[in-house]
Amino acid sequence: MTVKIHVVEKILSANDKLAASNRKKFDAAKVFSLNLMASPGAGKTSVIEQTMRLLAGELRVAVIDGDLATSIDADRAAAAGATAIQINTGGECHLDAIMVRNALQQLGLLQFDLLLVENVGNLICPANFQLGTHKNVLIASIPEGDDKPYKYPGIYRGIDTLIINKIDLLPYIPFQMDYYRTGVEMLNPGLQTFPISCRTGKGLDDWVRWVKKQVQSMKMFV
Ligand SMILES: Nc1nc2c(ncn2[C@@H]2O[C@H](COP(=O)(O)OP(=O)(O)OP(=O)(O)O)[C@@H](O)[C@H]2O)c(=O)[nH]1
Ligand SMILES: [Mg+2]
Repeated sequence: MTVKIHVVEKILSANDKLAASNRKKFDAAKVFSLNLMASPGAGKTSVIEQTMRLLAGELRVAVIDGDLATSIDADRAAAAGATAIQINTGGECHLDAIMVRNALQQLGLLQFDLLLVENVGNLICPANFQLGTHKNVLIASIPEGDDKPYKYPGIYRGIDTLIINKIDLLPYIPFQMDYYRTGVEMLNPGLQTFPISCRTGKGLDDWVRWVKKQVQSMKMFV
């Protein structure tokens, strides 16, 4: 038992070292980077598409898309105007810092202002593997239910920003926003939150304004 725990710690600390090295690369190239995590189908690729639409060519955007198989999401990101790289994890339920480092070798970071990493759809494994991105973002969605902060506290504790997607579905689903937000507040007080709908466009202006501000700060201060 003891040996088993030791090995897990070693793997995680090796990942942390590579994540720190990825971060140095982002800083050196002045590329602001986001790790987008969510359940399957919460709207990660839709957020990327809508962000691209609203940026309207203002920023040079790269997308690293993690999936078990297929290039469906990378193709969607490319169709939306991003330079997209697909990582097929071959069954792994998360991206790790090595996978991102390998993708960076193909990207040429200096050509970009913003990097969006779409993690594998999962609320558990991605929370344990830092990628080196500047912010960890969780995209929750209304159909998942209002109890998710209580059931998956690990991911809610480790994020910097929360998007609540599919708010257009609030009239049709018994989702108690107060109950949900109380759970989030207990785990991550004062967490910056963007309620949005990729279907209607509501809330997306605030989100994209925030992204642009982060990119500008990166150019000025890092
Ligand atoms: N009603 C509604 N549907 C949405 C919204 N955003 C995304 N969807 C739908 O939700 C489904 C999943 O969206 P995706 O963007 O593919 O979700 P994802 O998180 O990238 O999915 P995976 O990569 O497979 O985990 C699609 O049918 C979208 O059209 C929204 O704001 N409202
Ligand atoms: Mg997707």
